[in-house]
Amino acid sequence: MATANVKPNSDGTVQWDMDPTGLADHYTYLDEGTNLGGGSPDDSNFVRTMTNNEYEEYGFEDSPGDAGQITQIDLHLRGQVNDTLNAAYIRLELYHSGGTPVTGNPKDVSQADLGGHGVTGEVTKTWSGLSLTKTQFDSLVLVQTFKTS
Ligand SMILES: [Ca+2]
Repeated sequence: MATANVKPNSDGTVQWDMDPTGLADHYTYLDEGTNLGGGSPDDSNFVRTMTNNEYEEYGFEDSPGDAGQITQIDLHLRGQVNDTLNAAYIRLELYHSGGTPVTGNPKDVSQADLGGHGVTGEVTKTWSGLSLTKTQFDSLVLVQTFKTS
């Protein structure tokens, strides 16, 4: 089974803050990728929020030209959750263009998933049993939402 790594390359609606403050698109703070995804993460720039239900939408690079039926998506997230209530998490959802959810939503990333309170870590969340064409895959949008509890 062939695999390919794609990284964020566009913004949809973006509500989190950029750190450091920047005029660039939000995805440019994330597109170094993750160690799990074979990238070179750079923690000197990132996006953050403390506001319940604020979300970010990202589009991704296209899959390779010879991509056939896509049956599984492993989403690698690098991040940190340090809400003082220890109950905060990040909700991940994938949508087709037009807003139809991908089977398997949502995937929640807890502090424990990332290694504990205030720890920067990486985790993989998997959508399996899919049957997506290249065209469908290439138009997917990720929504990541901060949840305080
Ligand atoms: Ca970064």
